[in-house]
Amino acid sequence: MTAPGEQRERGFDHGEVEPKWQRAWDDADAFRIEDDAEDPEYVLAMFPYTSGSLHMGHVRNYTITDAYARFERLRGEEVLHPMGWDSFGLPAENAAEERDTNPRDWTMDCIDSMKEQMSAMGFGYDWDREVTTCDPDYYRWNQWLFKRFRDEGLVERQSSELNWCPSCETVLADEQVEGEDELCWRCDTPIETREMDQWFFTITDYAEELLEALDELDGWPNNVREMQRNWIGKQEGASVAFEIPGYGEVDIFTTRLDTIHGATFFSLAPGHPVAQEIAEGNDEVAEYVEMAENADEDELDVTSGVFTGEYAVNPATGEEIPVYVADYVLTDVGTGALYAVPGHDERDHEFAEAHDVPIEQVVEPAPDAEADPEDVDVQEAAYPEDGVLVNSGEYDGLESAEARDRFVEEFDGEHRTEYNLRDWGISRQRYWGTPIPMIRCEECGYVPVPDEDLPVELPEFVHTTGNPLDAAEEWKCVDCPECGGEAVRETDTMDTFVDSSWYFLRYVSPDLDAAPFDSERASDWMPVDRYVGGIEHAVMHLLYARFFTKVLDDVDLVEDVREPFADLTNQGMVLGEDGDKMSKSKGNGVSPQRIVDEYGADTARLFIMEAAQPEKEFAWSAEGVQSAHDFLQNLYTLVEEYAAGEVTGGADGSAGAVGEYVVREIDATVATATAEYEKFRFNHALQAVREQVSLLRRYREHTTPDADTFERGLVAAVKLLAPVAPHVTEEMWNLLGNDGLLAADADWPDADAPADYDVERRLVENTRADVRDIVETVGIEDPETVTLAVAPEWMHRAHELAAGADGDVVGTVMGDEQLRQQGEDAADFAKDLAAQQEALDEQLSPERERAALERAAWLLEREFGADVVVRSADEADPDLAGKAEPGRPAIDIAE
Ligand code: ANZ
Ligand code: ZN
Repeated sequence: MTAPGEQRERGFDHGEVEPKWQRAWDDADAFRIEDDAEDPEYVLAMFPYTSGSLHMGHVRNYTITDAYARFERLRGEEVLHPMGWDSFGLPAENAAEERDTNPRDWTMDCIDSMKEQMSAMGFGYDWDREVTTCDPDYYRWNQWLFKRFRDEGLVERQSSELNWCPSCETVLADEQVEGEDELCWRCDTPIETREMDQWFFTITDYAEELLEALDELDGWPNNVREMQRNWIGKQEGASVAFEIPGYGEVDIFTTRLDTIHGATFFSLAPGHPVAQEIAEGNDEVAEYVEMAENADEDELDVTSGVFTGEYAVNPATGEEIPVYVADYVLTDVGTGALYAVPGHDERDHEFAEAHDVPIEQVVEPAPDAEADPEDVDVQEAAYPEDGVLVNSGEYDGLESAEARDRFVEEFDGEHRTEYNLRDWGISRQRYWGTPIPMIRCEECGYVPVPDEDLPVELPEFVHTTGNPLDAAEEWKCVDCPECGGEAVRETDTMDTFVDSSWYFLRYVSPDLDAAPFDSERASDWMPVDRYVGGIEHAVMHLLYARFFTKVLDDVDLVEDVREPFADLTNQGMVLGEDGDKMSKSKGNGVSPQRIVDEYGADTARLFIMEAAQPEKEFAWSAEGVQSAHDFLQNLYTLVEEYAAGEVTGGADGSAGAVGEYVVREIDATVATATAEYEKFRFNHALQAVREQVSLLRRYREHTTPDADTFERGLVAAVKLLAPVAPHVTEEMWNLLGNDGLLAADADWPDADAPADYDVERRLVENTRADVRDIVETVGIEDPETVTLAVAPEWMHRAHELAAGADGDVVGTVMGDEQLRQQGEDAADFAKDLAAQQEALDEQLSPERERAALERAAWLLEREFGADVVVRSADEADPDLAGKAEPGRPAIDIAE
């Protein structure tokens, strides 16, 4: 309570202000976007996995998109800024086990609490568009899309390796295999590897387009594009057939056909059909194949392999070379077979040394190469570079590239392009995911569930050792849709990356029940204009989403949308105060909830956005938080005081030179902040706002401010801050006498900086620094008058000519009639200018310099407690004026 006459305490209480405006936004549907909006600005954050609580990484991610969405909305754009839940996945099953509940209830609770935390942060989403992937209304479309992909020939069953627990008799996800010893998470039994059939999306069909289109994605960070390029891993090479007597012709894949004369052995992958065939009659090979197939990726080194006793005929030389089965050859890369050239390939070299196979040189450095052929000793180490051929019979002297081309013809080969990209295995032997809509019938094989029977809903969760879907007998047993006989459902569920491959399309029409999304609207609204999320999704999620989008375009579900995300930002990490990654075990985590309780969401948001550019990491800092909080409190107090008439005393002062300076600074700040917001350089925008607010404070201390000017400054600051600190700025907006909501009804301020204002600012800053220098070096205690003299017209003219001169500065300057009339002075100045030619900045005219210094004079008066006089060269004492230069007024300080 405030007693009458007592000074009420200034400042705001975030606990009161924040919920109040959250409710007001809600009531006004401030963030709703209508279905008939035309191509709104689509601003999207990667939706969160439903863990139950937001961490600082989330808060940063969502503050970035929210600030940008609010900025665009204030600028009059229609903005789509939706949110949803990536809510399938293994942790829900684990949590259900631990808590004796079921994944659905646990997930729904998590969603409730995360949504509450998001609202408390003031994130403005169109909640009418909320998308929840574990909802049958959503995942039914995963199933429907799976079927459309299948119709397109993009779904295959292939065999692949899985973790198998022999005791639980179940497949385990990688996350369910624990520790070095690779034990089952439930029963600690060592796991085994099993080959099993899985469902795959044949993303490799799109490898080339996924690669090529990266070049056009200018809005993406280069490192992400590069990671995708590497992941796709295109290799141009050739395949050639080698005869293995008794087993027929075996195709190899090579990128170095030029080295074919140097092949000293031949290697087959353990999974190659010929390796398997040889194994049938050769125990040693059989043993090796069996061992290699059950070994883990890193268990065997590159020299692991076994000689088969067979030989392959090199089509280039007719030579017979020994055939090995070796684990370093991958079954599903190229043809699963290669000829090995230890002279020119490091892996082959290591293998040859270990197995005592000869090493031969067939390429040497070209004459114009840096390396000296004499220095190359392939017995010591492989020489992997291109060069010219040696020991290659009639082809000696050919360049590698030329040889590769010619040999394709000569040895009956084929040009062949290979990709590292593998097909996308989507089968997961888990409960909490989208059931794959297939039915297995003894008679008919795999039959898709008819569209009218979708969704295939998950049965009740039961606590069991294996996959609950396997145990759900009633759910599992169905009639075959084709023959009506007894059949069983597929019990695998889909990889959750399927869910996130198209959720951005569902936001367009989240309730549609005739299709996954409204095609026309999606074609209009896509692509996402700004996508923000973590770098950990640089490859999988972003590649899968790109793949989906291309397929959807090809099946005409969208029109002319080949890429989902036009612009991508990967936000950097929030580190703990100690500079380490925030983590529970280190105890350096900061809970968003605690910060919101203590300081409010606006403070947290402001601190995060001021700390660094979105892409950069930064360390949490209690001082930074405090500083953000103080800034908001102080600005709020200033607004309160202004509103109470305490700042201007109700006076409508004429703006005068000081006011003019302030107005120009405000305009420049608006222009800067706008440009920086556009560029996602929020920290720069906020820095400009802070400087402007501090200017207003000095303005007030210096004089009784002009009310219009002061209010203009406050309004600009409030609006420029609104995207980042939305609650307290609403409150200030209100205090400044505005009706309606800043978030929904206000406009972004106009943003024209005065022409060449940066030059003007530089002039003022340099002059202040020079005065400071003189005061300090000369040791002036109490300066009385500071006189500034602007350089004469002719110097400005000389400066301009010099800046534009190419080469001969003195000649150019002295070639000017007017300047020649200045005689010696001009010649000396021309020499000075020539010496700094590279560094000649743009300068203002003498009149503009003088006006700018007059407007800024009050800053000097305040800083040095002196009167300030600004003179043109004509008016000034000639001695003083003689020392001035363009951009550098002469300074005289009288005590
Ligand atoms: C002969 C040769 C000679 C090769 C030479 C390289 C250097 P990179 O090198 O990454 O572009 N390769 C072919 N199929 C393979 C498989 N299934 N598993 C493992 N490696 C395989 O990859 C292309 C090279 O990888 C190919 O070119 C082949 O070895 C090997 F001086 O053939 B090369
Ligand atoms: Zn059947």
